[in-house]
Amino acid sequence: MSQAKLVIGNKNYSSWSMRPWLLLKTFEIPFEEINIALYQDNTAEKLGPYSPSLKVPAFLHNQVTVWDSLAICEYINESLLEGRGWPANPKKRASARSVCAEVHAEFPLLKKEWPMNCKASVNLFVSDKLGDEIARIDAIWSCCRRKYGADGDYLFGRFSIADCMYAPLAVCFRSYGANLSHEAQRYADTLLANPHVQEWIRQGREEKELVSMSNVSNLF
Ligand SMILES: N[C@@H](CCC(=O)N[C@@H](CS)C(=O)NCC(=O)O)C(=O)O
Repeated sequence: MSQAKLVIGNKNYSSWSMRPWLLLKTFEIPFEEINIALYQDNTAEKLGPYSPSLKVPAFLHNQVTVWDSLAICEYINESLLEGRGWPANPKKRASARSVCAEVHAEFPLLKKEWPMNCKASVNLFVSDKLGDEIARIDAIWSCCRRKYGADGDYLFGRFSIADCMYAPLAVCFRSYGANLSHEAQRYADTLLANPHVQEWIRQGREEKELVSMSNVSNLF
C-alpha cells in the first residue's frame, strides 16, 4: 500500500486544507504532507501533478486521487477509518452530514469578508447580512451541542468530521472578534484548545508567505 499524501496550501490561510489534515491527525493516520504556497507564479504548475482542480486540498492514496475537502474526508472515513469519522448513530450521522454540507456550500459573506488568517487579531465590522451568517453558525453549534453533545465536548459528542469542517470558523471568529452565545463560544474554545488545531495555528503563524487580501477572499 502506498503512503497517503495530503497536498495542502499555506496553513495561515487555507481553511479548506485544514479540514482533512485535522481528520488525519486526530485519527493518527500516517501521511506525507505536501505544502504548496498559494497564489505564487508557479502555484498552478506545482499543483498540476496532484490536483485536477488546481486547488488544495488533494489526497492521493493507493492510485486514487481525491480533491475537495469534504470528498477527501468522506474518502478517508470510508477507506481508512472504517466509518469512525462520522457519528455511529444514523440520526446523528444525518445531522452531521447536513451541517457539513451547509458549511461547505453556504456562508458566502463569511468566506469573502472573514477569510482564515491565523495571524490576524482585529475586530472587523459586521454588516447585518454577515451577522445573519454568524448567527446561523452560532445556532448550528448551540443546537448540535444541546441535542447531540452528551457524550463529549465536540459538536456530536466525540470528535467527528463535523468538527474538522467547523474548526477553521473558530479560528476566524477569534481572529475577527465574533460575538457568540455562551454555548457556541464554549464549543469554539474547545476547538481552539484541541492540540492539532493549535499545531496548525502555530505552524500557520510561522509561515512567511503573504497572500494579498483579494486572493485571500477565495481561501476561506
Ligand atoms: N470546495 C473546495 C475549495 C478548495 C479551495 O478553494 N481551495 C483554495 C485554498 S483554501 C485554493 O486552492 N485556491 C487556489 C485558487 O483558487 O487558485 C474544497 O472544499 O476543497
